[in-house]
Order: sequence, then C-alpha cells, then structure tokens
Amino acid sequence: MRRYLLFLIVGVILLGFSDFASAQCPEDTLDLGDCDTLHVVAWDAEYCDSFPCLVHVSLLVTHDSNAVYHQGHDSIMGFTLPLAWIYTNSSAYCSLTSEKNNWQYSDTENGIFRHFGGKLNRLFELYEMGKMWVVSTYIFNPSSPDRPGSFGLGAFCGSASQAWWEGERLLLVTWTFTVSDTMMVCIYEPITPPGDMVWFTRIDAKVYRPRYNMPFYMTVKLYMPGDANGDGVINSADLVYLINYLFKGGPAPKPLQAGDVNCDEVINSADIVYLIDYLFKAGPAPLDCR
Ligand SMILES: [Ca+2]
Ligand SMILES: [Ca+2]
Repeated sequence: MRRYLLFLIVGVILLGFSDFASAQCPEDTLDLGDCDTLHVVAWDAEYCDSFPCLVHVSLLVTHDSNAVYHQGHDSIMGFTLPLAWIYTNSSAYCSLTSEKNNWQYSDTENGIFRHFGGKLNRLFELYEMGKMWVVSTYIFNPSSPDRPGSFGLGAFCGSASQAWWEGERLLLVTWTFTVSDTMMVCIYEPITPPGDMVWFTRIDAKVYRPRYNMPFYMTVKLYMPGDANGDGVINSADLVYLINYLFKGGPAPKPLQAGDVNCDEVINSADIVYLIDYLFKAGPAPLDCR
C-alpha cells in the first residue's frame, strides 16, 4: 500500500513538473501571456428591421508579447485567413459581395479595413504608417447567391519596425453580409490542409496556427412586435419576460423595440397593460413601429 502511495506521489510531482515545463501556448512557445486568438464577433446580427438587411461581423485578434520581441517589437508579422461561411436557407440570399467588402484601405462603410463599432482598425492604422500591405484578398461566391462561399485574406507587415501591437481583441477586418431571409449563418475555418487554414506568421518567420472561436453561428431574423423573448410567438411568456425586465432586472427584449408594443418609444407598464389586453381581452395586436 505504501509503495502505491509512493508511486502516486511521484506521479503527481512529475505531472507538476511537466506542467511547469510546457508552455502556456504550445502553438507559439515564445508567447508570454494570453495565447494569440482569432475572434469572430457579430455586431448586430440577430434581428433585422426588414430584409434584405446588412449584418456586420468583425474578426478581432488577441495578441501580446513574445519572449523575443516584446521590447518595442512584437510577434505577429502577417495573417493568412481563409474562412468559409454556409447558411441554412438555400432558397434565399446571403452574400459577402466585393462591393460591400472592399479590401482597399479606406475608412468608408464598405471597406473591410475600416474603423468600426468604436474600435480602430489596426491594419488601417498600420497601412497609414506605411507598415502594412495586403498580398491577396478574395471573396468567393458573390455571383452565386444560392450557395455558400469563402473569404481569404493575406496581410503582412514590414519586418523592420513594430508590426502588430499588443492588445485584447484588436480589430482586424469587418465584413458586411447581405441577408435576405430568416436564416442561420455559420462561419468556419476550411479544413483542407495545408493552405486553407488560419495562420499567423511571427516576425522571426515562424508560422503557427492561433487559437480561434470558430465555428461561429448566428441566426438572422426579423423581430416581431410583442415577441419580447424572441422565440417567434407572442404569448404569456412574453408578458412574464417584460415584467421581469421592468421590475426585476431581467434581460431586455430582443430587440428592445419588440417590447414597445404600443409604439410610444418607451417600454413601461403601459406596454404590459397593452399586451394583457391583446392576449386576454381581445385588444389590438402589438403595433409595428418600423
Ligand atoms: Ca415570445
Ligand atoms: Ca411603449
């Protein structure tokens, strides 16, 4: 029994040492802190006022110093991002057209490198400083609205100066999807190696795969006045949802306008009375303020 106990203790110690010896981020063993990660974030995805609607999706990067270049320099020199998207309603239209996703550097509403949502676009800033250029960009699909497509981006920095600054969720690219009906859109990394995968290139030319939060799903649909909980039907659950929101700190209607059933631009107890009248006293239906 004591021998087993001894083995167990030795095992725990070895496990401890091996943990200590292994890097925090095995994909880039020189990374000092949070592991480099690619994030996909939808800004206004779930509810549209009317179809077709534009849905904005950003790619952001978490990046911090590595052991070699953290004093005045940092590690990421380039990105290679082949990404694909699919969607559930194949009889409708979902596209990432080049007209709405211009890769030229400009801060216009159709540029993928524009500042967006209060965030500065890091590639645009680097470009203005003469430190960034795009070697290839393509969007595959715009002429075929009835089938899924893919997106590719290769962007690189000059190696003589600081390339990609450290930060939490720095803005890399913002897409604009055109969606014409209720559907779910999925964004994922193509899995055909070796070229069609997400890569980061370190400033010492080492190439590695960052972490990422894909596949990413979003459901795009029109909101329904009175459907406060966003489940597609108007019933007493919406009443409870509104009461919870107004008086018990519950979550907000999805979107907020869905709870303004009398359409007076505020959500208050008058909306609850209105909804009770509709559900139980044959009162008028929730108003559509769009
Ligand atoms: Ca509902
Ligand atoms: Ca109201």
